[in-house]
Amino acid sequence: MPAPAGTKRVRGVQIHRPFVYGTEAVPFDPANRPKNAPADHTHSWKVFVRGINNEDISYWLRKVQFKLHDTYPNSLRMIEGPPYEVEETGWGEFEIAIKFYFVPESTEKPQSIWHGLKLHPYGDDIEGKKERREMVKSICYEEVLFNEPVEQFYDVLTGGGAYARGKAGAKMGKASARGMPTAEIPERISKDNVYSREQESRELDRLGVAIKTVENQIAEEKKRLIEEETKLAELEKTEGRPVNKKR
Ligand code: SLL
Repeated sequence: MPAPAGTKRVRGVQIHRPFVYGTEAVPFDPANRPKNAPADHTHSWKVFVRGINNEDISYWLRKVQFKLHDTYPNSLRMIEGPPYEVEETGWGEFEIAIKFYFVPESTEKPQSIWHGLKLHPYGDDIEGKKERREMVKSICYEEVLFNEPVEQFYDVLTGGGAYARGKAGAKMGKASARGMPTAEIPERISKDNVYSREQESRELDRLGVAIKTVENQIAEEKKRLIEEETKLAELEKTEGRPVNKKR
């Protein structure tokens, strides 16, 4: 029996889509506090989900729910369309649950990730960053993987119309009007976006160096172990084996 419309999956196919998510926070300027902020609040912050290089991801992402700390009024914030973000003020750091709702054609269940809101500088030069009241960013790259998407969602993701119309190479669907949907990330790092092939290859170089270092350390340790074992064997020859006393 054929599967009901909209539930037939494209077998053996996985499609991924990259995105970034995270938080940005700045301490209040004491001379210019936001007017409506409660007296104990110290920072303005924002949590967001967006496409790489601000690419439109609304063709696969329908809406996003941000679950804030219970101390916030209406702590469940549903954002129905881009930009998927919540701006707030507060005094404390906490874990934000970010729930992704995919477009209805996908028939996919919502998925959640968690992200720690960072208000306070971390890494190098913490004192300097505090003094300059620098923005504290905590941003991650991630990819959502659609495993064997249903045919109509496959069309949405790829901008084709092959499955919906039952023939390959047919005219482009609606999505193509907005530019061909893609999982490609930019070639080069730019002022507003680091997530690129260039960044990826730098990261791979760093990993390569780290792997070499670890391999060298392992080789050193093995050499040392062999030396120690040789010494022990010699000692056993001259002094005899140590007696293991049971306690
Ligand atoms: C904790 N990390 O684990 C803390 C909680 C709460 C954050 C941080 C203000 C909410 C409001 C706010 O910053 N909450 O009163 O509007 O206990």
